[in-house]
Amino acid sequence: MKCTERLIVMLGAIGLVVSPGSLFAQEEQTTTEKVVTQQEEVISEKEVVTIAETEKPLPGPKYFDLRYDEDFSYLDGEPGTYKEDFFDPIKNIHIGDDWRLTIGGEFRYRMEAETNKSFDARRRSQDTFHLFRYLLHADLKYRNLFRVFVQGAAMFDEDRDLPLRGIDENRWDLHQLFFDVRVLGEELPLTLRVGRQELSLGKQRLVSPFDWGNIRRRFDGVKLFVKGKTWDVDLWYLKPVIVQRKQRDRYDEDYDFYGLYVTYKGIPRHGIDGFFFAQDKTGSRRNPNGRVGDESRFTLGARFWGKTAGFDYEAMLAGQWGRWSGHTIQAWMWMLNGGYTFAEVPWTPRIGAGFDWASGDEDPRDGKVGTFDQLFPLGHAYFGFMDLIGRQNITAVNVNLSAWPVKKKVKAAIAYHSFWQNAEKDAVYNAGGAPVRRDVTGRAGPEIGHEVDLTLLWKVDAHSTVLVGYSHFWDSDLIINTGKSEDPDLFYLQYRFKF
Ligand SMILES: [Ca+2]
Ligand SMILES: [Ca+2]
Repeated sequence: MKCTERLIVMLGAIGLVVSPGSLFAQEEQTTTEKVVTQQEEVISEKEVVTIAETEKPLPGPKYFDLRYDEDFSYLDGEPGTYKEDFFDPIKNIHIGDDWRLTIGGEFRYRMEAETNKSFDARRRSQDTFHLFRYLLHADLKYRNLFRVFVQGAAMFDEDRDLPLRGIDENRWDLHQLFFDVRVLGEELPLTLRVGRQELSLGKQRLVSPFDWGNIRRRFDGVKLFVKGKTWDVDLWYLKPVIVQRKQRDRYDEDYDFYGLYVTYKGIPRHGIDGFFFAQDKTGSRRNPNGRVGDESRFTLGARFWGKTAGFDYEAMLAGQWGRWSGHTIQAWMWMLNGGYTFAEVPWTPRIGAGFDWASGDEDPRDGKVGTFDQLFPLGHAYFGFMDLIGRQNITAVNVNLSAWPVKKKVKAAIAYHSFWQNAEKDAVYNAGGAPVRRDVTGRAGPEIGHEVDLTLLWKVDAHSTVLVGYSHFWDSDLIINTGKSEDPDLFYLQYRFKF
């Protein structure tokens, strides 16, 4: 299908999706599950929600992972009805009666010291480098009817000895620029967004702005969405943006990504997501059977989450089908995780466990593609902080413990991960989805290794956070039998300031 035809199909589908009047009966709300996910807080999101539910402090500056979801309209209130902040003068600036302008930004610095990140397969096994990120945005709104959001970015890497990764550097560039219009009038929260934009779905397992990377991920295209009290609906046709370190970034002409994501929030403390994604990729991409050609892949899935009396749980299941250079795609994934928070115990510890499974390709010589495609994930949050493992051809188990030695201020966490390959003739894939090791005989394996992650997060104030972490990976048979196999280490120190 051509782009225009696809748009027509999608707009037709919108008519079906948004027709129930109940979608519009609810007021917009911004504290949905998905907007609270700051990178450092993906694992502590539930605590954030709990705090919000039990106390009702005065509104004050609150920064989200998606900066375009922030709301400073509380500054319209009388002094004393909100927490004052140094940056208030550049937030919610009145321009005439109907226009509001908000300026914001971020500075982030991270030092990473990695050892044997490629199991000593590269000549230099130790590398310590410094990542700098600058973001600045302006958000101009005309009542609730129209809006333009523009964000500039610069990302630098200093002292990297190994080759730069694609996620490290982007000299000054346009990070986001989009226009929002409430197509049915400002009272109805049905919004059309056109332009360059970040996209974050669910808990970012399959579609994420990928905050851990120095360069955040974004797309060019259109999205139509509703944010209600009971329902969130996102419908989009986008193309991923390719980062060019020294030149203007552009969208990938050979990659179409469109789909639908629906969240039902009508049950207090529980939620259900349903989603459909389509990826159309043209060009020279090699499938796991070694054949090069176009790929057309569809993903259908659901997610369930919630919490009750100290317990929290999450489950997700997705299947994929389609064609890749003439071969049939059949792949799937599922995950489960849960935990218990001891609210009455000092430091309010939470103990948790998780299981992740994603299919691999059983036979490199048949006409089937069995490797799950992890799409645009935040693998970092789920497969260990070393980013050695992605959601493809994997069985992963983790146990974790977190606690707040200083309430709402300092969080300490420890996680232990174990990884196995599913299809032994398929590759081990890293967090970026790239094959890292492969034994086509299938005899090297299936145990990949084990990882421990230690982190300490200090929320200094509303603007600043400090994150310190150390991770170690123990290689197992599959790594040992397929090449160099020194155990990797990672230490990092991150400071972030948002305003
Ligand atoms: Ca660029
Ligand atoms: Ca195959």
